[in-house]
Amino acid sequence: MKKYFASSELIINDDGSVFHLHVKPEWLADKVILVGDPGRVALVGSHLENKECEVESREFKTITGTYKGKRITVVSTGIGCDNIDIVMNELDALANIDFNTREEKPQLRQLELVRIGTCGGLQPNTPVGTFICSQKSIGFDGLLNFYSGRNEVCDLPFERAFLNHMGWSGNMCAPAPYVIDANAELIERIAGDNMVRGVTIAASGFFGPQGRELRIPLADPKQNEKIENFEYNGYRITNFEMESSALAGLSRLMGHKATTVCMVIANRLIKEANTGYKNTIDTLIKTVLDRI
Ligand code: R1P
Ligand code: URA
Repeated sequence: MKKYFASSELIINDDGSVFHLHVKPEWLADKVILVGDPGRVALVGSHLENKECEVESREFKTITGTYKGKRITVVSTGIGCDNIDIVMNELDALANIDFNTREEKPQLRQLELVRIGTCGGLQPNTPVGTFICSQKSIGFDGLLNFYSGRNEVCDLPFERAFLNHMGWSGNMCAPAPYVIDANAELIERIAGDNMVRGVTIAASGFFGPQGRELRIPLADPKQNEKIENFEYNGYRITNFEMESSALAGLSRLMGHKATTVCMVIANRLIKEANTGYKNTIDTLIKTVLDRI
């Protein structure tokens, strides 16, 4: 029996585009670059030729074109794993559901997804300007817990080791952090020999969940110190951002390949930041375009 998706579950706009992204199935390339900032779509788009579409709705801006003959779609996700849930489900629907019959297609179409973002570095080897490719992500967001198969794709011993190390219980564990690997082949190709391979915490906020204290004190004032000291099987936690866990997790469950690369714009250990990164992130964009 083919799976059928009712109009309330998969919402399709009158023009045949998917609900939030406003993208039509024929516009989606197999290679997809995701960026948080809608302004970064134009930056990636400035390297693309033969543009087929340029659409925008809320924080989701999409361009499809070619780079050195490769067909690539670039989409902005806005901030947070809740938006990744929307973007990943709608991209997967565009690829793997027939919009005319509303049925799942018989053959999986696998997408290759690379998120290009900014992050906060947590180690001495991740100063401002470092490119970090996420090998693993620790999701503080809880998104994956709503999907069946979460335990089969997550690194459960790593999750336990992290929780033990943090000494978190009760509210600090709700939702329990999940640990998920990015696609190994994609990491090798995208990270090459000039990126740090890291463990990334995808935080559920920019301030408290990343240990930033402004006027409200933190529940665990030693949070970042413990995160920086954590070590498991040779892995250290390298950076904070806000989307990589949901991207890696949903990609694993859906059968796609994904990883995240981020440029460090603030090092929390050294307490330095660079707000002029918008000019330098283009180097990272060109590297990913060449390697995707
Ligand atoms: C926070 O400032 C935002 O920056 C990072 C975080 O993941 C979060 O989305 O990534 P982007 O630069 O891709 O948005
Ligand atoms: N993005 C984040 O999520 N955190 C930082 O510190 C910098 C960028």
